[in-house]
Amino acid sequence: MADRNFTDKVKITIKSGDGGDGMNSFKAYKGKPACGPDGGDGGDGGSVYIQADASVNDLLSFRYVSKYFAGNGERGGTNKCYGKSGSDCYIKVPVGTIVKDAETDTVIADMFSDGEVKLIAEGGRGGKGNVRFTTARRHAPNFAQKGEKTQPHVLILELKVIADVGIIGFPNVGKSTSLSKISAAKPKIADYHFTTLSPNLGVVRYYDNSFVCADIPGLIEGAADGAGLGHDFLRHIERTRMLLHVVDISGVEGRDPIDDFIKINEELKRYSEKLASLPQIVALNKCDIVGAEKNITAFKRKFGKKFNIYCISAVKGEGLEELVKALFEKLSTLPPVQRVPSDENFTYRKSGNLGFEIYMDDGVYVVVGSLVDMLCRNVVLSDPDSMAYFQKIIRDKGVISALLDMGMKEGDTVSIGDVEFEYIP
Ligand SMILES: Nc1nc2c(ncn2[C@@H]2O[C@H](COP(=O)(O)OP(=O)(O)OP(=O)(O)O)[C@@H](O)[C@H]2O)c(=O)[nH]1
Ligand SMILES: [Mg+2]
Repeated sequence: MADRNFTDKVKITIKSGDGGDGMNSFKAYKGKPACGPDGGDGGDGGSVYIQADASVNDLLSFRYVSKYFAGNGERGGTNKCYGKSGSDCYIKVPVGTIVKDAETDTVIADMFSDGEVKLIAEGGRGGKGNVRFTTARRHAPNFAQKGEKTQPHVLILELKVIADVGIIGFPNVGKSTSLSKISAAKPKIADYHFTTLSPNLGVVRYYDNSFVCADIPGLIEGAADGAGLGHDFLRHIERTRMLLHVVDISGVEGRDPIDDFIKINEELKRYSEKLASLPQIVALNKCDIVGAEKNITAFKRKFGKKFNIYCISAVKGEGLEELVKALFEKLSTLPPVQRVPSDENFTYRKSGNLGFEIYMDDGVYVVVGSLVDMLCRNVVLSDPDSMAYFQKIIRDKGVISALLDMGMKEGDTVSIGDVEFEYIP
């Protein structure tokens, strides 16, 4: 709904920071221009995190700011100075926000508990400065590695409040009044329909225990097809453990309470089987109004066998203790709220971990990157088996074909870490 202030679904764009480029420089003294490489590494780009924060109520702020970019790493300096790392970006969302990748619609995370942090996109690695490419053979590498570039991604944030009990019913039946009496929540209460425009959460204390109730806007006939406001909020109570169905038993608004009850249950069923199958406790409200008595009898006669029914007057605070006790006892028989399944290890990783780049340096093809770092750690130059492994890896990982694409010919020199060889096809 475009004009309401509560926002529970938004699209945002995120991007982790690019890595800063490594520096290519040489130490210079007076009269001695190039004494040795001294270019420092570029800084790493900042990462993007999402954090669940109980003080954030909805996704409204994302309607105004929809781009969240972490800082880029700075370029490395001379004198072996590291470039500064880019700052991380923390995106604070309400507890219960489901994060999806907009392109694939996959669930990346369910921000389930307050303070929970999820790494969404890692910053690009800073490039190495030329000093880092000094090897036994190459004393003066005249190139530096570029920083790793990152891509933007579009996310969908969708709020599904986490509560134990969802309070449902027609508009104006006293749902918010009930919540205000059983918890410390202070929802707006007024004598007209659709007073509540967004979910209100309240913590209900029961001796040393507590549970959370969510009061949502009133439902009307056709809600499952989008009539009224309630439809937008049905998905919020989809992940509650049970429902408190409030019925105006006085009939002051001219509707039949039995009819109300049947209609709401039909809407639930039409919306989703899951909602319809949640356990329900029924609160017949406004019992203080004259004329309620005969409706109570009729209601109990019709539904008393199938449902647990409690008579209350929310305004007067009558019958609420028994109601809270019944809710608590029912909850203690039900499984906890479930997280929406997601890929726990998901982050937008940049190109595979073992990448490489090729630089021309003084007529030599120099291969650098994390693939090379790995090979340097694992290959023993004097061992023939180890060298065979080395050759297989550089072929399999496409290093040779990349070199050929760059124009490498027979007899050209290639430098990979500590290994320098002449290319023979
Ligand atoms: N007489 C009487 N009036 C009540 C009782 N409970 C609530 N009311 C009144 O009913 C009106 C509606 O109450 P709300 O709590 O705002 O109702 P709601 O179901 O949250 O309404 P929406 O948010 O519009 O769907 C208010 O004027 C309340 O004072 C009750 O037990 N007895
Ligand atoms: Mg209300």
